[in-house]
Amino acid sequence: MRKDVRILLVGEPKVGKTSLIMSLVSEEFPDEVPLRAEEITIPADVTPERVPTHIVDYSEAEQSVEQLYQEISKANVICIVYSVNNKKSIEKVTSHWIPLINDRTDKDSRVPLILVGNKSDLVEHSSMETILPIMNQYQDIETCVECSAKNLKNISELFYYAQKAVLHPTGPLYCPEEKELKPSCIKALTRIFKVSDLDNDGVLNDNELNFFQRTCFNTPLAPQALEDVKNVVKRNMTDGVKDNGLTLKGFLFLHTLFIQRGRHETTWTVLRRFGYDDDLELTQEYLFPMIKIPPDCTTELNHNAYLFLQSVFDKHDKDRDCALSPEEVKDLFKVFPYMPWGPDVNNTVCTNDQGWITYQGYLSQWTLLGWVEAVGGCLLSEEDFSLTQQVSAVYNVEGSIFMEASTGQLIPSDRHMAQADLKNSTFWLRASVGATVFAVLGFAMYRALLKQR
Ligand SMILES: Nc1nc2c(ncn2[C@@H]2O[C@H](COP(=O)(O)OP(=O)(O)OP(=O)(O)O)[C@@H](O)[C@H]2O)c(=O)[nH]1
Ligand SMILES: [Mg+2]
Repeated sequence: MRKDVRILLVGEPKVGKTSLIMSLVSEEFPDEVPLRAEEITIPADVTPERVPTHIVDYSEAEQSVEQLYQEISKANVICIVYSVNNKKSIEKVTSHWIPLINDRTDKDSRVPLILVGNKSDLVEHSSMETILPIMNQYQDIETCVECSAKNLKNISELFYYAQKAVLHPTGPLYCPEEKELKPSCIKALTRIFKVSDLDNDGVLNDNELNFFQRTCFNTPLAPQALEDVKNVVKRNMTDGVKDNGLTLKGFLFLHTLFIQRGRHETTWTVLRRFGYDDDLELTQEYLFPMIKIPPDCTTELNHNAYLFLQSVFDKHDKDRDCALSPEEVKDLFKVFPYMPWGPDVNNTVCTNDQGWITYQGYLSQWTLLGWVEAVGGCLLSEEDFSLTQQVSAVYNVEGSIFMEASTGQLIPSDRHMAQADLKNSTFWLRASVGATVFAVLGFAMYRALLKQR
């Protein structure tokens, strides 16, 4: 996830860009504003995602076109502001601003755009009828919002959406034209489903769902919430729930629904928890966690590692013959980014009459790897939640070998959004955009909003 967010406001003169920034900062509408606000930085601890956020104003009267281009290339998200009572400023969104921004940014790394209709206090009607076709036409538009710097309406939301567009982008997850998840997102979520399906029966039962929920959001789901989730899936598809558990299809459907309802952060939280970066690739730190091995020391699997490996074997030895058929081995490594064991493994370890790797052979292969490869990535990439015991180095201290297990450090302790995420998941599908906003009440700016109500 990004370490900071840079929001740029552009738009026709006098639509209220500077006033929006000033209203956000001072929590009241300024009667007089300079042409251009100084760049402001909101410190990490008062933003919902704990990421420092820079807000940058633009004024045609004060800045050259070159300066504008420079700011566009530095921005992580651009708010194109128009005034809801000024048709020309709306027309300019498509005739001027979007083409100008697109010309200055790489096609593959377009910055997300947010359409901001300011001065909603001046009109009775909404500009959405005009705006929605524009949103459908341009995929880079992440969202739109109508607001009023004067009434302080939707000001904090606007900046929250902008921040969210950077930190939890739609692009890698979802194709708005097809209205479905993108293939790389399906691939990642399928892997997550498989890792979470502890008994490997193709369905997430209540236990597994709770385990998943705890792993991702630090808290289990209430029994009623579990039922609610399953009911929503059942209502929408025939094969999303089977044997009272969630199928892969149902799991993918839920994530599609989150995204369609603007709750990308839920899906991103899950993906990041399982090691994915912003391009939906597994990160190096996840695949190859650092294990510090002091000089002159060797490594060895500890008891917890063996317990974990045993559970993985059990999970995949479906026919219970105490050996893994080639199909079962393939299934076991499906959650890996590559197949770490070639066919030669079966020539070096114990196999059964059919030449399949036995439980003993399987463990001895891991034991060997523990010695020669310091275990590392391969094993940990499986890193189920059942692997709350990580394999760690064995220190050879004063001639005695002992093993050290680290437990349960997989869940980041400082999860600022945990409560919000809990809300997400408890009320998952009933959530409205308004609820998204209230889920981040930690955001100091929201006080202004609350006062208003
Ligand atoms: N009624 C109403 N007036 C607003 C609102 N926001 C801004 N204004 C007024 O619109 C005028 C222009 O506001 P600015 O904030 O200077 O607009 P700007 O987009 O920064 O303009 P430039 O810096 O010239 O590009 C000022 O008179 C503001 O008081 C609003 O929400 N409602
Ligand atoms: Mg201005």
